[in-house]
Amino acid sequence: MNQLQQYFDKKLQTHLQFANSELNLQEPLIMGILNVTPDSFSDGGQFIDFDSAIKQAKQMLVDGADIIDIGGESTRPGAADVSEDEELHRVVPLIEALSKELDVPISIDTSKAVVMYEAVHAGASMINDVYALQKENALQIAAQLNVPVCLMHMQGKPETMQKKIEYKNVIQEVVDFFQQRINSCIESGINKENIIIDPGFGFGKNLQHNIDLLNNLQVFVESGFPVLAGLSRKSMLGQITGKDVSQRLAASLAVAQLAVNKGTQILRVHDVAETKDILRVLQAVKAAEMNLNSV
Ligand code: YH5
Repeated sequence: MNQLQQYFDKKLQTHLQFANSELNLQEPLIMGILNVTPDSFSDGGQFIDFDSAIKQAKQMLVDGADIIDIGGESTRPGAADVSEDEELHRVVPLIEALSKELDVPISIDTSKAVVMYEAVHAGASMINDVYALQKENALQIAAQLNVPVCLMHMQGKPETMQKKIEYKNVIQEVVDFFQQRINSCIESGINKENIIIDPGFGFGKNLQHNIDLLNNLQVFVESGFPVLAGLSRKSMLGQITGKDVSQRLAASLAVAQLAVNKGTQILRVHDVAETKDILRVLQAVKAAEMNLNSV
């Protein structure tokens, strides 16, 4: 089943290397979401303003974020495309300011090669691409930039992805997708140590597909590539609880814990402080269990 393992001889990668730092993948990491889209679904456009974006990023650091993910292009279901100029205008000045002020890896959430290039030159040190480097020039630019890159699986495009959803076997199809994308990445000169994979919860998936993926996250973890999961406040949690997006914290924490127990290394979340608390609790219990085993 797990063709992805060929690249790593079943060894998990232990570190993510950034330009000026590294992160240990043996403890779960938190990627805090900083949206700079005025139509952002989860934040209601709250953080489009420059000063409040900086404040929000600082708070996420205090709360325990290991990476800050900055996105200027809305990828929620049904969202409209953002022009290259608009996206650059939203994210580049913010990345410049944040990378000067804060000592934390900044990830750029974009699919556009030009935005990847400008963002990394402005101080970002990771690429998060929901199109998994399938857009024009993205593979070549990512190879040239030589930074960690998250390849996310999506069926369809954000505009229409929830309209026609079809899988014979969602796990197998997502594994096959990563196999193809990883091959293309390696052919283009991307270092395999820079590749992170993400099954893309809610991106062309119905509730059952999302739950199947959650239950099978270990399949991706066992590949040896670090796994990132974005579950925070997503519609699947609304479908299960009947709650509006602003009332999905408890549900988000429940799935974060499930994902970590399956070995997921990076959680992409809105609620950093609360997520950090559950990681502290899981860590404390795991440490006690290991002590017990060694007596
Ligand atoms: C992801 O999973 N998701 S943007 C709708 C919501 C709440 C949240 C209806 N970028 C991912 O966060 N990048 C996004 O409530 C992502 N993985 C990676 N790597 C969508 C989002 C959201 C959408």
